[in-house]
Amino acid sequence: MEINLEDIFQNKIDNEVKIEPRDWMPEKYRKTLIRQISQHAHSEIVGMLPEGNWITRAPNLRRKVALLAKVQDEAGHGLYLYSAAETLGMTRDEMYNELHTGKAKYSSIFNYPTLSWADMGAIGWLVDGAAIMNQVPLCRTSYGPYARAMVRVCKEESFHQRQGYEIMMSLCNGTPEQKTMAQDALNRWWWPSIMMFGPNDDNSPNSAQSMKWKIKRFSNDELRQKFIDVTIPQAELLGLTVPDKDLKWNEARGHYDFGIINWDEFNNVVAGNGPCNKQRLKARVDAWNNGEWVRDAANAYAQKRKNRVKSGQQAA
Ligand code: FAQ
Repeated sequence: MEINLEDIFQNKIDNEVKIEPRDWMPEKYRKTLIRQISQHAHSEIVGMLPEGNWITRAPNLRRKVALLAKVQDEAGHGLYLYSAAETLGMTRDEMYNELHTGKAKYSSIFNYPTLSWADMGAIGWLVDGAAIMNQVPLCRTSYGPYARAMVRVCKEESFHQRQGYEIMMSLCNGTPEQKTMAQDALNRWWWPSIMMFGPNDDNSPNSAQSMKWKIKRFSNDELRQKFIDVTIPQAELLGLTVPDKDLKWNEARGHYDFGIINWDEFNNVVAGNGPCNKQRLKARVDAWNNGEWVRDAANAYAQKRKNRVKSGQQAA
């Protein structure tokens, strides 16, 4: 009897058996995962930049320590994710090269500027909130190393979301000027956060196959709707107004209806023409170039130690 590797593979997926690095997998599954995981990793690393901008300007020591820890967590997430993608056969240098040459994407959200301290609240609340909504199901994604990396990432994202919401609560319970800052941040971050979930399902070329392979467990629109449904009551509690005049609870659907997303803006940002794309990419390329001497020194040191061990073994 002929054994069909593709059937065995799909059977494992259907039975919730994780796919591991040494298992046979279709080339397209490998490619899809490398694309998604590396882009996710790039998003974490580029995602450090908008908030890193405010570390030196945090209003007090407690806020500074929490923000510093959050940005450091994002570096950690990037590193777990690069490691997970490496298990699929692409080197980290190749992934960095794709980011630096603009070949690989990263999340559209990180191409917007952080104009006030309230943006640290809005990012934690909305951007991490959206990230959690998307990433909790990824803890059950079919590829083992990705699923396991996401477990820790999600725990940390949950802390990030709370620190953001707590900043928003403080601002909303503060002076009228502080509340205005919080509203302004919500006005600017709401729609880009909604766009983070990606194109509508009927315009999402990767979704059908990724759902069949259980890389994705929910569609872009399903996750977007869930995010909106949980976030509106949080905005109400803060006493803030979500900038969408079409937002309305729909009793029959049991969900909020919301306005039309500006897909031209999304496509423009993804194509590299958002407010901060060039600045973000330049920061990453400069960091890579300026860090060359550190990489060289670390490699030279590792080589020296290796030679010493080798000559010690020969002498023994
Ligand atoms: N931005 O067919 P689909 C975070 C692209 S981490 C840019 O629907 P797919 C933590 C997509 O790549 C945030 N491009 O694609 C944090 C594809 O192009 P390609 C990142 C986007 O993969 C918080 C094309 O559009 N999270 O926030 C975007 O099935 C705070 C067609 O789309 C992840 O990466 C977008 N928003 O679904 C850090 C989660 N959306 O690649 C710092 C993992 C879509 O074919 C501070 N990724 N595109 O050329 C995913 O779940 C999926 O990849 C989706 C997209 C849902 C993002």
